[in-house]
Amino acid sequence: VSKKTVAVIFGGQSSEHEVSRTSAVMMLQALDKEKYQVLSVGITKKGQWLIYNGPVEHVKTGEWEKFGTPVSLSPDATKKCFLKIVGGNVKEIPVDVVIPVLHGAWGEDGTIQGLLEMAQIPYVGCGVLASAVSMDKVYTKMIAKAARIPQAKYLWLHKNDLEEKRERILDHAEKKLGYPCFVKPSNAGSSVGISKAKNREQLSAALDFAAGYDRKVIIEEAIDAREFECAVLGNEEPMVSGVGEVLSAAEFYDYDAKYNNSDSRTVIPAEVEEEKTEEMRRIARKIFRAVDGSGLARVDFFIDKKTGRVLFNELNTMPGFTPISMYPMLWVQAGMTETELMDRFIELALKRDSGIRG
Ligand code: G1L
Repeated sequence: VSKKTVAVIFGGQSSEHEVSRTSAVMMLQALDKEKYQVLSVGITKKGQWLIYNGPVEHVKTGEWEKFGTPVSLSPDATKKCFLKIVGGNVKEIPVDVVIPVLHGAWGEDGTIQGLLEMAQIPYVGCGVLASAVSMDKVYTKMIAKAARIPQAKYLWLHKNDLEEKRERILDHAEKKLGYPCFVKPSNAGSSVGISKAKNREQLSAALDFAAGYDRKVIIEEAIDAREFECAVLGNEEPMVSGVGEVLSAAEFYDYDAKYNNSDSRTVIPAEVEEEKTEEMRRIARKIFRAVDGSGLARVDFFIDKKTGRVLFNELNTMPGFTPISMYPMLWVQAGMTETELMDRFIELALKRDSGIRG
């Protein structure tokens, strides 16, 4: 059997450019070179696409850019190509599987997945629909609600509702959610535009602020909670990992003092009742299936400190993949190596693809 060509796409114009490089380095190192011919394609901060086949150390440092060859996008389903080397002699590059290690617009929201669908090239991770839904807080909440998954209370509105219905929205939010509450743009990709409101004036200002970043705005009840994460791996019948806890700065300090573990803000397995762990694992599987997830996702939860209730928070279709990231750590804890994890991702991408096109 000949080796499969796997293309890792990393970098990009988003603020997460460096995180993407760190994740790509870990994936490039974990991929089994006996099984795959690995190709990497980097996108510079300015947005130029370059093929890069040098040492992985340069991806870490950012020096890779100096050694890349410019390529242009040209999806071609007849050739399993989506890239063309530009310059004197135009060369097309067929690939068997793509791993899109990109964050934000053109990466996590279904757009690069759409490009790869057009080129008919299998890719690791969620498809167009699951990626787009998971990127949108309002849609994720609607799906969770339809699946009867417990979550924080919320309200949502369109930006233009603020012109005519502002007072009614403020009344409704006060009655349904109270203070404090969080106001966010619906687009989960932007970590900007988020604020906490403690009274009506602040809420009104927070709505305008968030409306500057997206057409839709969400208002959520504020919950004093512990935060947990769970890893999902698979397509229609996914596996669910154990649960890890993410420590807040204050808890981290306590934990550090207690356990003298200064390099990790995560605790795996989470120190929480068995029953709560099982509830989170059940919900993780349920939401993954509800959004039509495939490949992988990290599912995030709150446990309300007052009531002890488990609440679904969000689904991340492109979780961090660095040596200290929760997603790979949860599977390593379960006995898998990073190399086996990459094999599984690729196998799932190919299975999903053949499921679609017979
Ligand atoms: F393609 C995978 F494997 F599904 C995949 C792609 C990207 C997993 C994780 C990521 N992560 C990232 O892209 C990021 C950590 C750089 C940004 Cl969220």
